[in-house]
Amino acid sequence: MADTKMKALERLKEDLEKVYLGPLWEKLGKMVTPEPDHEVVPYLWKWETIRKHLLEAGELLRLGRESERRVVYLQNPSLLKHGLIGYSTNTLYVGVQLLLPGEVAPAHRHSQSAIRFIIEGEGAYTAVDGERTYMERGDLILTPAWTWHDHGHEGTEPVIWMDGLDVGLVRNFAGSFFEPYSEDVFPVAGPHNGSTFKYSTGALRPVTDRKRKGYPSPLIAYKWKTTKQVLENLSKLDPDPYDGYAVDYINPLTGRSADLRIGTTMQKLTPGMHTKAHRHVHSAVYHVLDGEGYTIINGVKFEWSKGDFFILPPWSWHEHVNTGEGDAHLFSINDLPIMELLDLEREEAYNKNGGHQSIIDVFQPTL
Ligand code: GTQ
Repeated sequence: MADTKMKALERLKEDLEKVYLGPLWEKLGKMVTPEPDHEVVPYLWKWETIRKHLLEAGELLRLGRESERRVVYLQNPSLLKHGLIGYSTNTLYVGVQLLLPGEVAPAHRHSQSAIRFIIEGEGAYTAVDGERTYMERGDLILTPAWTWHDHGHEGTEPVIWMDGLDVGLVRNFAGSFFEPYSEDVFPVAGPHNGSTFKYSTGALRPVTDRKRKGYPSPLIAYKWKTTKQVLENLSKLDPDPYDGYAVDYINPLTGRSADLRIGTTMQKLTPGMHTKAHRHVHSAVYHVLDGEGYTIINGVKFEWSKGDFFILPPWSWHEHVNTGEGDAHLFSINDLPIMELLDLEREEAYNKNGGHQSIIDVFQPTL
């Protein structure tokens, strides 16, 4: 190109910048990348570290309208640089919540969807639009978007659970709304644990619900006893090559994901099981219900044991290994329902090396 034209083009670019216009001929590759481009890093938190700090907050912080929830959340280190607070992945938030005997976490509602996965203790409940579901370890409890919810505790020991919300997703869509309820406790409605009596198997629908619409899920709680039994039955068949024996929690009326936007999965890895590596667009956050092993993410070994949490970023190679004597159960949340809805999901198998990555590094957790 002639020199004068080059110079004129340079000047055009400067002129464009001044009026907030952009030259696509230079930026197309940054905008429309050949593969997912993101800054979500994989990370792992040890349970002792989270629990220690959470109990400290239990001694220092009282619940009320000034501090509605006692939660320590998992912050993706690289996203913090961009001020993306509460982003565990680009779409998902995970927190760990502590409720002490006698406490009430006051009622509110928000446009984010939420799920709870119970880790420790019993006697606490989540009330969704007034219907209380009592918590037991390993249960999944839904709080569909914009439903009123409060948590209370009638037991004697601290109760700890995992919160999963679609914070990043809702923020990027500029769809966040929040409203406190006028009183601490939303008026009690329906029998306690009502949804689990009504839909105990998830496969049978009471005739009184024939006209009920599919959303939100009529089933609010998925009991660990049931999930565990389902996985045991599934273990009589061949495992999934990438996830071992694994189930998605579903809405019994739609057959789709239990929560509309947050995918929830429980997987069982039997002793010695080593899954094949693959990658997919959807991101996930894992909680180790029990067992020990490791997950290799993009060549880095993340060693886990009971209670730990770890982040699987989008489009990252990963495979799981159970190194323990017993079964390992991994609970995870993901943004697969959104990826599927928007037709963005893709999956790719790792074909080199018999389907397994080489380990190039071992992640050292900060304690
Ligand atoms: O318990 O309602 O971890 O609203 C974050 C936001 C928990 C809750 C979180 C919330 C809640």
